[in-house]
Amino acid sequence: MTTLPAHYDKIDQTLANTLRLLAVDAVQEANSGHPGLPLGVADFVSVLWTRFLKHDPAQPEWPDRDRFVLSAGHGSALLYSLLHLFGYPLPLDELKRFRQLGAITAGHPEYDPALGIELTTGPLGQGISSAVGMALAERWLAQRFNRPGFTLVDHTTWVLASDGDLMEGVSSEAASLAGHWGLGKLIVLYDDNHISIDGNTQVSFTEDVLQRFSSYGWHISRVDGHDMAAVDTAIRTAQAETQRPSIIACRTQIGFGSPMVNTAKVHGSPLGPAGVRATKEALGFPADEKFYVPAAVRPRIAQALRPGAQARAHWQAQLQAYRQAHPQLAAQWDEQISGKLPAGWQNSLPDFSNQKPMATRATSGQVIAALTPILPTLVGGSADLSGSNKTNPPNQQTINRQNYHGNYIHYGVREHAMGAIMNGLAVHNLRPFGGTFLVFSDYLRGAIRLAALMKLPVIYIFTHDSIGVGEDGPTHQPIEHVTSLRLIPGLVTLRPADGNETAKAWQVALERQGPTALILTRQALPQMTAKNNGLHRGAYILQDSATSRPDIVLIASGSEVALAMEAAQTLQAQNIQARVVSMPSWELFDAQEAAYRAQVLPADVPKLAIEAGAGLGWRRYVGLDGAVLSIDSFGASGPGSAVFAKFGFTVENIIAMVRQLLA
Ligand SMILES: Cc1ncc(C[n+]2csc(CCOP(=O)(O)OP(=O)(O)O)c2C)c(N)n1
Repeated sequence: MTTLPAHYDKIDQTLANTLRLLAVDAVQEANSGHPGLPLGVADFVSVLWTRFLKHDPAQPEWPDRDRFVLSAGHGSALLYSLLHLFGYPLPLDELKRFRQLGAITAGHPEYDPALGIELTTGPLGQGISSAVGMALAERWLAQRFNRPGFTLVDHTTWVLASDGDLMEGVSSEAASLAGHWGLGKLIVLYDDNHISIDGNTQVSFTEDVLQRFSSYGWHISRVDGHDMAAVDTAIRTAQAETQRPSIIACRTQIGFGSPMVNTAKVHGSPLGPAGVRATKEALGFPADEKFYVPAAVRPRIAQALRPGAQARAHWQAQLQAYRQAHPQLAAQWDEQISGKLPAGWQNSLPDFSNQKPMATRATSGQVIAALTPILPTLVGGSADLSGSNKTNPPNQQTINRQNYHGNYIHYGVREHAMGAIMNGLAVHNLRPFGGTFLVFSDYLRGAIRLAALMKLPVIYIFTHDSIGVGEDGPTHQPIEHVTSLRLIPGLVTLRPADGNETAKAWQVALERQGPTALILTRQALPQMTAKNNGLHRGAYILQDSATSRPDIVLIASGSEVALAMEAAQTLQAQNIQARVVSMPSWELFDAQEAAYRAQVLPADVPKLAIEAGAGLGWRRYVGLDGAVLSIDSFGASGPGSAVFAKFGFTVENIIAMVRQLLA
């Protein structure tokens, strides 16, 4: 935005020191937090925020702003200090209440764009990896909406990453993809301070990080992170590189200016009153002032914000002209920004009634095929299992460096990066879904948890959902996985029983503001449910007993629903009246009113739950007097039907269990 050569003077240094000491005071006030990173990075971060970052705190959510991702979320005191100083709605009082209950200045913030928090992650590696998704989404949006003379989307995704971020495997997976995709508008500022919690990084991190990134296809550079003019030049060079993502290793001293400089201790320990004093004195600030902002700093910030405000005003004028020139695209733009799906999209969901038996992964594939043409923001993908997960729609447009505006991503065998990248796509209002085998859901669990915490509407397609996968054996047979996904607050886990439940599951997932896991079978299942089924209530009576009061309630999910239906028929022939409840989702059922729950699962009727997975938790639905047919060991290698039989998932065993319950 400014012309070369950059001139940095005393006021820039004062601004950086102001940031340092605001963060130090916040940490000291809380007597908790991480002063080392803010003290270390303040110089190069001020260069970014005063000379390069395109943003306008008057309109924090302006769509074409640059994004600043604090991947090393432990440096949150720095982010809050920046947001406060630059005029985001973060008053000084909130900085003073750093890490206190109810304050907006939480220890590790997550996602709050109205406040200027684009995406910040506590779990190291996640932020930089999601930033790859954000930078990909930026290119996707640019190709979709930019037209000659109109550049609606053209912004940079900046990341502040630490050693820990780059040690975590997920960042390697994501960086590999970023290089492959040639994301030139992704720029990582790496706080290369050679220190992590255990001490000098020599104890465990001795590779040549930049060479690694170079081999991923990144543009690399190295700079003294305390030399503002050098940082300025390095950033300009990175900006000029449009075909490759850039990483700038900024060599810094953790805890700069404090008595604990260059030690691991300063990473996460408040400086203490004497340390705070000494630091203020060393940096030339009044030692007795707290949260001190020198008068000259504010006008410098106001000046720094001017280009961003102008860019935003220019952008808005451009949007008005775009509305005239491209009214249809402008309407789609509005839809994109609001995150809404086109009205009536649900009408395109297929009806599987009376169709042949199919695996739910296959019916899910048919839903994807039906929705892809009408939902422009639906972007699928798989971690190298497209054919198995049935995630790829017909005529898919693969996203690559020649074509960013596609609808399908080949993530390669990189489940964790897939999860993190989908989070990044979701913050740009794309509707990502990604597949792998359920048994590998653990590989992306870190990203799933963050999607839930941030309420991002990501859809996971987890297929091959039980011992039904058969011959691949116990390493490929999920046991504890559905149960463990149900434990994540805010994640809805859906295990549909057939095609119509699968279609409804997709509807629920797309209408949610939060992540959803679709748990799907490899093996074929009969079509049993109506198009208008009760999946959205979590559990519903699929088939009731002939008598008004059943003798037994069979509760099942997914592939076991068909088994329960078969068992109910046999039981009836033996004069035992069974009700079959399909229970695709605990979370949705638990959210129903008590009367509905009691109606579906009457307290005074014995119950048997059937699920080909861990039994933990089912007792709350069957009660202490009920029974659970589950699997609480690893599976076995053999044909799927034989493995089911070995673990008791047969009509005969269900009848025996019911008879025992009723005895
Ligand atoms: C996935 C994950 N593992 C562990 C931690 C705990 N942790 C926080 S910071 C950190 C390492 C600190 O080193 P570095 O990333 O270099 O940051 P710096 O000390 O330089 O600020 C660790 C292990 C974490 N936040 N996330």
